[in-house]
Amino acid sequence: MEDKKLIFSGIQPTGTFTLGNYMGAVKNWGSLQEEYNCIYCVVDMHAITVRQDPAKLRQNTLNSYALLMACGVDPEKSILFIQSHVRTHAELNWILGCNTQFGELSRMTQFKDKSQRHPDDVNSGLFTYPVLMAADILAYNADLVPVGVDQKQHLELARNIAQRFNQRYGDFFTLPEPYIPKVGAKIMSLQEPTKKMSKSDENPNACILILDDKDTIIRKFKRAVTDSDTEVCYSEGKDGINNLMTIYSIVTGKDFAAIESEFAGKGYGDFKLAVGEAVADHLEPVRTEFARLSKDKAYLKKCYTEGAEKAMKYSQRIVSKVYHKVGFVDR
Ligand code: ATP
Ligand code: LTN
Repeated sequence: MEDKKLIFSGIQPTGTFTLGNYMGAVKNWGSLQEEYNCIYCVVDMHAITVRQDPAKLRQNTLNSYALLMACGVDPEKSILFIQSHVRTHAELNWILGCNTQFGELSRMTQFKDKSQRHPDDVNSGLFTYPVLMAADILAYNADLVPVGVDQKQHLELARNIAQRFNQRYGDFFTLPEPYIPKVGAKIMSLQEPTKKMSKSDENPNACILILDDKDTIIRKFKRAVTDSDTEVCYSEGKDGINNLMTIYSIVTGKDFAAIESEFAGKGYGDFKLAVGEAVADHLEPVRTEFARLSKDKAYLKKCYTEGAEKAMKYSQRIVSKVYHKVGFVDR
């Protein structure tokens, strides 16, 4: 690989991606490919920290892989693979787990949220989820990790684990930095704009799925919760409008001042319709490309097989050194 900084990121195959996943993370994955060496994966091993139907998980994993390509990740430019295909992640996970404290994992807010939401299945994988995430990143010694703001705490933990390992065994891991977009790092629910837009929301009107058709997208935006004011302007307390302005700004490239003057004197109704249309038009090529790619199973298989081979080769070099450093006998 050329001498550029290394990017690593992953996404769970727990359903279709939302507009939040797209704007906070995936959309940027494609645009970073020119400037950086990029490695991306579908984290199916993370997905089983909550109960999954096996057949659905398999299908969702393949769909997520194709969807990443449809969103602009090019397997010729980046290494794109499926996490469970590359065993170094699980191997490094064990070693990092032995260098992570129970107390620091107990402080993870995602663990607290998810264990409350699934009280009947607070399994140890859910608890150690961030260790596997650290292993994903450190197995490649990545410099930068493009994620939405909700992943910041996990990334800080990954840095702490890396730092502790370096202190104990000698400088080895790069300390990864989060790469969080300035606009779109936290897209909010369309129904409760103080909460993040999430795939696991029970209200289907709360989130836009990137494969929703145009009519559905427009309908969901028309129903978006706003406030009793009438003026389209970005200001504190107007969470619904601020969220819609953020979304509109990302898809049109206009800044907030330009959006405010475009809708001066018009009501929220006109604005919501404009946002819906702009988002639907923006996502149209993704939908078309996904439909084309998902028919080509042989091509997808070739891409993920080659992706796994490259990822294995790259991470094996690093994980072998880690095995040696902790005192395992060389094979
Ligand atoms: P769930 O809500 O079901 O836990 P998720 O939608 O958060 O899942 P993940 O696979 O955990 O999906 O996240 C994939 C990427 O999308 C991460 O980088 C995450 O930070 C980002 N992301 C998720 N939701 C949003 C959002 N509402 N706004 C911006 N980025 C987001
Ligand atoms: N926890 C992440 C998904 C994830 C990830 C990673 C992101 C797993 N491994 C490595 C960046 C780097 C999430 O989005 N929920």
